Amino acid sequence: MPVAKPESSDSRVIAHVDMDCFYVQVEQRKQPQLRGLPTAVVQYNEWKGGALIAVSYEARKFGIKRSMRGEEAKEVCPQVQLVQVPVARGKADLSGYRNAGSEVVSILARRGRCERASIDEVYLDLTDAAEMMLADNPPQGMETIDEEALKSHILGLNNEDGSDVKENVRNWIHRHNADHRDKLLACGILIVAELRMQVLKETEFTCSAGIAHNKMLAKLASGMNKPAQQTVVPFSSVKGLLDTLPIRKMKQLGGKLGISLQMDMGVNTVGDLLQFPEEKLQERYGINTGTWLWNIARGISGEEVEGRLLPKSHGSGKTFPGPRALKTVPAVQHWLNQLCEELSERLCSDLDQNKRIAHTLTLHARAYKSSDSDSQKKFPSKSCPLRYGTAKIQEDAFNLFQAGLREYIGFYGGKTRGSHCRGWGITSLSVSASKIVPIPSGTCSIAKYFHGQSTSHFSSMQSSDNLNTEATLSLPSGSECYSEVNLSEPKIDFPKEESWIKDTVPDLDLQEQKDLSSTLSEKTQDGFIQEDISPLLLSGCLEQNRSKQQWDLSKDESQFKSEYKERKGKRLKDKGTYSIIELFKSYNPNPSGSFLSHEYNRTVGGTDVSSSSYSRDGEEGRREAWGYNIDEIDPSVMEELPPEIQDEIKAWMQPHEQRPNNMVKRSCTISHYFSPSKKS
Ligand code: DCP
Repeated sequence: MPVAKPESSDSRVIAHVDMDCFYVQVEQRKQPQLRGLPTAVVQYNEWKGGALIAVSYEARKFGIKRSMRGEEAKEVCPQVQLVQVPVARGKADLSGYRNAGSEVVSILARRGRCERASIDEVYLDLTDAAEMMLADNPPQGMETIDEEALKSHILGLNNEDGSDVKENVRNWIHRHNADHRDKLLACGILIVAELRMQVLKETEFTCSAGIAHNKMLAKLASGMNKPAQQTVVPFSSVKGLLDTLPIRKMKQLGGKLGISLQMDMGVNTVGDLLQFPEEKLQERYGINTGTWLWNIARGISGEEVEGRLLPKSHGSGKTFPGPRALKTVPAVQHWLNQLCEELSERLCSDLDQNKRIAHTLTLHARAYKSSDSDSQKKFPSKSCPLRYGTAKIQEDAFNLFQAGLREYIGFYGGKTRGSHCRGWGITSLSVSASKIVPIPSGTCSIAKYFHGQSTSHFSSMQSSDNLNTEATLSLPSGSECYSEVNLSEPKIDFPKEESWIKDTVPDLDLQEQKDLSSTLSEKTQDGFIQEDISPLLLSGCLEQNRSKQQWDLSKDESQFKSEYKERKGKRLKDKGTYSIIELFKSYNPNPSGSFLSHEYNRTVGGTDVSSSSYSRDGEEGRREAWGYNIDEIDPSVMEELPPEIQDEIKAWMQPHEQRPNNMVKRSCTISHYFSPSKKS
């Protein structure tokens, strides 16, 4: 099945920008006296001087490598400056590096669509900016070309005849007879050089870049000349670049798929792939992977630069190698609490700053069983709907862990004696929050968001049957995942201890990753993972943030009211719209799932809510299992709702309102929607 070559992609201008020895640069900015010195950042654990996770280019000249430990680095270069990664909650605190990465992203995003690919990597689609430059001020006519642009490495440009390299670059940029693609790349050279200079000026960080017609080639090129340089791949040089490129160097081919290509197909360079017809590759590796391999052999990649400046998930993890393996449930709980605290903080700041909420909480672990023939068995990753608030996340993560552990050790296989395990150990733990979506801010938007809720409800997280099992992913330690199913090959080596890693799925080959992605979406559809989340689940965060006044409710209230007037008259009972009362009804603030229908009937003062209201929306199934405790509704929030919804709620609450003890102070705001319990 031949795939049409994406013609248009040939005339895109894509850049991949990668910070140089990033953590070192961040530390050097904090301590400018370290600039220019051989410097390395070491991991939190101090054993043998700690593992090196970032090495300055000055230190690399002495032979210091990331795989070394601090002591070894000192032997190689006694004057090396070792800086320990910041620590919080007994683990590495990467927030300073994340924030520094964000500073860079905000500058790069000024010239085109920008995708944050990792803590220190960004893709840019500069096509529009390049087209504009070509139309307004084409490089051919420019009298002066910036020095930084003249230092570019243009693949295929012959510099071996002793000619002045910068002069060659200048001539290449100035060519009048160049085709449109090369003219666009010439603009890309100028734009990226300017952006890199701007990054340096505003942040004091240097970065390197690759400029090409697609993401794959740009990424390949950015690592070719470091630090603080840029490399360009004209269309005419693609074949030459790929012909000799070792197959395992290609993004996504460093793992099992790359090994299989080498071992089973005798493919050593990307160019070697050209000998195989697409059908043959499809036969061996499946339709998608086969086509993908056929394409990359020709330098074809239609992958778009996603306009995304924020991570797609947040993760917090820690490894416990060797003797540090966790062997008791309380020890696991202690660390889970630390990880959840960090995760919760990051979720709250994401909500504050970006108005985004995460839907799914996932626990990953690695474990061993000492006395079991089945010791290869992976600890199953478990997911559940994410509830905001540190205590809730901690509680849910612990439940997920227990469910995973039960499955891992088998029903009879590994009963714990007291809090001590019999023969298992946890060597790494992480919690992650995914399915992060923006919510429109403000009262109006919140009301809209309520309307848009699906009829999903929340499963009990106590029962392991209701927990979602996902393929075991590797552990991000305080990581952010910037790409949903990240197919990129990790360029990092996995340290023997706590580490930050870039890729969520580092060991899977393309097919496995695709399988994983389809597994995840299937799970999502079957209801184990909830696609929609109730804003009520945000309660914890809003509680935490209330004092900060992050939600400017008063401002948005008037906006909401005027918008509401426009919509007045439209009833909100259209099929598919979901009024707040349905949301209340579907929300179960008790994770144990104890609000069953009979209890629900009781708490709403005997009103047969289930038959009247639920059947109206055809929610019979939901009614049987879930209910909302009417005591949880704060009547004062109704003032901020559309009148028809107010009526709806008042009708529901009438018997309730007659009980003065249940009345809540009128000073409450809409944020009380988010409060599942007045007691909390
Ligand atoms: N990192 C880490 N643990 C690893 C690998 C990397 O914590 N095992 C961190 C430190 C790095 C940052 O991620 O500074 C970015 O990783 P890169 O692989 O991009 O490497 P550097 O930016 O350090 O160096 P280079 O200039 O080679 O890109």
